[in-house]
Amino acid sequence: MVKAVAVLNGSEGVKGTVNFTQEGDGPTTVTGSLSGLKPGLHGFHVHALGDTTNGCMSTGPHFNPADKEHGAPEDENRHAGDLGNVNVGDDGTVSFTIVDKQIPLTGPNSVVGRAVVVHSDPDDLGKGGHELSKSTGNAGGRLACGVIGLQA
Ligand SMILES: [Cu+2]
Ligand SMILES: [Zn+2]
Repeated sequence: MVKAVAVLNGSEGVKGTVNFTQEGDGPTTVTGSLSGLKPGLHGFHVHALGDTTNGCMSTGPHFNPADKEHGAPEDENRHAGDLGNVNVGDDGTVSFTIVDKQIPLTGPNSVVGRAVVVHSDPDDLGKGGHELSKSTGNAGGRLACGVIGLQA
């Protein structure tokens, strides 16, 4: 079992912790809790870079090793980093579990050392018809992010 964690922080009080586990070559299980968000859907992605020198802006685009378009987690044509949305409750918090096959913790497409980002707006999953739908899901600003690091 390989384990990793990202501690998310943002400028407007948004924060949280996201844990990753993977058994062998199986899917990765992502378990997280976030707080300080407005209620509703917020885009949630793995971005390509673990660089937070300029806050979440320097984490680059969505992790996309297969050079595909932005999409929903269940789509064939999606970025590996496309984890969809988290649905925040009226108290501004959300706890979630995502199981996904495209974000391994080992090998050439490992997400370790990259960043998870939570956005201000819903991810339209590539289907919104906006000029940004096929690249970012038009998910708006980057509210908080954290670099994915290995755990013992
Ligand atoms: Cu993102
Ligand atoms: Zn994407």
